[in-house]
Amino acid sequence: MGYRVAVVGATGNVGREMLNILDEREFPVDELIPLASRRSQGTEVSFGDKTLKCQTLDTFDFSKTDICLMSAGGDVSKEWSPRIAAQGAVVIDNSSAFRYDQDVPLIVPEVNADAISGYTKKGIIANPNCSTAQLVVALKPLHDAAKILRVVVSTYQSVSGAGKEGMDELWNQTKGIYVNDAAEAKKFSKQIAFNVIPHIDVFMDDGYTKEEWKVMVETKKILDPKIKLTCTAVRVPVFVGHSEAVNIEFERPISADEARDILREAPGILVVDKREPGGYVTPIECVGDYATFVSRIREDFTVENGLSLWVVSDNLRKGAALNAVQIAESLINRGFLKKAA
Ligand code: 11C
Repeated sequence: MGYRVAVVGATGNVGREMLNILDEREFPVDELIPLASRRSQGTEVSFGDKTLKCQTLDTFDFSKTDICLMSAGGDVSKEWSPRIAAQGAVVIDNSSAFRYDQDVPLIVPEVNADAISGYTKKGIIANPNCSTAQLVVALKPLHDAAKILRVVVSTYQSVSGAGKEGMDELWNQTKGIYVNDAAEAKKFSKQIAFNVIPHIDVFMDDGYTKEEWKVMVETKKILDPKIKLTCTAVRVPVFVGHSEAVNIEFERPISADEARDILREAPGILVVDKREPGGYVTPIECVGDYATFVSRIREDFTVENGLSLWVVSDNLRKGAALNAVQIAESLINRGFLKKAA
């Protein structure tokens, strides 16, 4: 016997990946219930070799559901995650609605799986922003080895982070340029095809964007509040896969060779780091993979105890759906979930 698992937002980019990953990892599912808005009621989604019809979130009774994976945006989460948790399901929430709530654990299993036990306060566990997830997977083993003092990260984020509309906009603008039929910028504030945009999410009073703020605040909550971190988040014309150029200052010296050896042994990481043309990973190569890839590991001689890295991962997988499923697996492995009777 397995678990009754609901996926809210099952028709979205991340929701579909949640279904794929639950199936690929043979998560013990007795019944899978895809849920969506009234507009998408009846929409078919694939779960392994089955085709399932989406039911409506507003009318679904969660009292017999063990786990609910939420990926329908912050507003839906704010309203529904507490209600679903109150009906008895453990909610794993992919939105930012509860990430900064001190009574809700924010979990990346390779980094802070022990904090999962805190879910009992509200029945909700938060999944981090995609750019944070891959960053902390790479930082954690290095922090354990040489204590990170400061990080400067620049992100190169794919349009799938902005949902299907973001992907459609890149596709239509790219095609449009070849046939001289310019597609308007709607989802992004400037043309994204053949361009890069240093702006993701809303601007905050201090000049950072909300995306940059999320990376800074979430890294502290997951890894270590003492780490100083600054971020510049940039949207690039890539469909799937976020990349990050990461510069780190440590408390003690750490060579590129030592860092490479540590990262090779670390969970969730694949080191691809040959100092030759093509000896590194680009976003196109990480699509569909579970790993966080680390390349271009080198010492930064301009600061004391500095290292630079290039970190790439599938933002829909480790950045969202995979991490959520790994949280569910950790709940089971730690004995927090009883199997359905
Ligand atoms: C992006 N990182 O690439 C965002 C998407 O807080 O979960 C995920 C937003 C979030 O646009």
